[in-house]
Amino acid sequence: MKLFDLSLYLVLDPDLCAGIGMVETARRAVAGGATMVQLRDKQAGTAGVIETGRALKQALNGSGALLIVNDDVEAAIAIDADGLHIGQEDMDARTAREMIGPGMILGLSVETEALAAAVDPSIVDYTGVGPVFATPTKADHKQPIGFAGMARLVAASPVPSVAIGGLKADHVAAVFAAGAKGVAVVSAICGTPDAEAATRRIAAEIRKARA
Ligand code: TZP
Ligand code: MG
Repeated sequence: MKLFDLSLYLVLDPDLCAGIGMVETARRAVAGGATMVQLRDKQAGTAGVIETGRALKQALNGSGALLIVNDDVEAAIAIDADGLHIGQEDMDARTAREMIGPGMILGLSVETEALAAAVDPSIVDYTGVGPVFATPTKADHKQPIGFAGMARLVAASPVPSVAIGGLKADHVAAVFAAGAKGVAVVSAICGTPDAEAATRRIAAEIRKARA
């Protein structure tokens, strides 16, 4: 399995990134210190995800940042992405692992302690825990869990966790204090006037939190 750094995990959203596009947003975020970039496009279909994913892979090439594809295993394989991220409503983790093979990173969203505890660390490499706060970015998100709930899920997860949901630079200290290995953000970067500067602010908080 590849080594990975969950600390500053950008999740792309095609609508929020519409101004400069997902590829340019990713380029700027990586320049600002993003360590992982997830392509999450619920509208595109496999062909569209593959097209954007290939452009993202080229944009990230040589940066050290990793490319993760949300949900679409066929696209993740076609792109030769670094990883695949699935949710509880998607394909089950074991099937996903069988399809992507041992080399690709596999992330799984968990919204409850029971789901976190049920994660098989021989199959799943990291968990996404949340939503910490309610967020307009994901219309159908589950009940927000807050920092205390997040800490419980992180503790229950047998693999490293990245927290998501309404997180901004100001929340980084609390997220790391609760044991998460990273913050996953959409609107804190996508659609902001200066995506690189927005990412730098988060990266600076991460350095402080880890010091
Ligand atoms: N999963 C749970 S909350 C969320 C996803 C994809 C969206 C987070 O977006 P934002 O803008 O960082 O609150
Ligand atoms: Mg999904």
